[in-house]
Amino acid sequence: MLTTLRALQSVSLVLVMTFFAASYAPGVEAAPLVIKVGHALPASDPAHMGWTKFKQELEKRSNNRYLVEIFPNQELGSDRELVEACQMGEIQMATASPSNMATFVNDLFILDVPFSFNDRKDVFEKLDGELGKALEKSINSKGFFVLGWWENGFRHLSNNKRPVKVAEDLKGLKIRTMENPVHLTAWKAMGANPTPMVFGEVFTALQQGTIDGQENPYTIILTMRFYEVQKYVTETGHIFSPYVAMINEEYYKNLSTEDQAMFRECSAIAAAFQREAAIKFVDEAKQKIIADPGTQVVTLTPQERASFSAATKAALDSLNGRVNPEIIAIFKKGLNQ
Ligand code: TK8
Repeated sequence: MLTTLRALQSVSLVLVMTFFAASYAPGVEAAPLVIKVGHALPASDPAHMGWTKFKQELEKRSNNRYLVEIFPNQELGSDRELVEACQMGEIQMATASPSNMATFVNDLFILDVPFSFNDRKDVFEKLDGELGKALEKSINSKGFFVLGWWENGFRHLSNNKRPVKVAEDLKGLKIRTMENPVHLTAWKAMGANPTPMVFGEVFTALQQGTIDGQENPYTIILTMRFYEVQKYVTETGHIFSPYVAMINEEYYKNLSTEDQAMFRECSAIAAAFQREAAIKFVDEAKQKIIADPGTQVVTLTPQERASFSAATKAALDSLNGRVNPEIIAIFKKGLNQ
């Protein structure tokens, strides 16, 4: 009996030693560190292309020490829910429109002043410059670390009632806006009847006629198929929407210095790639929408566009008490350039 017991003890000791030896053998891979990324666009959208590029770069440079899992198409929620999840560390990274983040980081309301950028070059000179740095400081103070500004595009109005050429044509139109008080103020000043609504409900609301129109870049009017349920698109270009690419601050702080540098490098590569992809995509999207027999694209003369300018003053006035005066000053300085 005693012999059997001793024999069993020696066998189990050998088994335990074998297990530990196998677990720490140099050739055995440690399980990868999983990074969850969320965004609200379809996988066909340039926002997804940016994250795919980030994934490729980080997995390659870390020799698969990190595994990036991308959740597109509002699988993890709308912008607001993604921002909240990233802030709480439930997911590690996300992109969202600053307009949908401004209730978390009020200084971002500054980007919701209509007709305040000349073109995309002007936008990114400012976002990659003094204004962007000041906004990143505000965002980073709320539990995020900004890894880059990506591109959504200039936003245009679409609707089902009539071709809109001047502000007067907006009278009585129920236009979906993002859930952002400065957008509401601006569209009211332009004469519309704005209705805040989460992004994921817009297509059905347009299809059912509970709203008459919405406003988004050509890219999204295509990838979200809004053009299929909209008769008119007016190329207002009233606001430029970037995307904020961000990581949970705690997660980033706990990375080694080398890994922080690697994340920043991969983010810079992804941002440059995403902006280029977005430029190409938006032109293709515009051509596809123009070619669609069910959609009429309306372009504006400078005089017609000027009729919408009441929105700018109303939106700027509404920033007082919402946005840090220093950021308003940087923004206004840039307006005259
Ligand atoms: C999705 C949204 C979308 C925005 C909106 O990421 O809500 O209309 O334009 O891009 O952020």
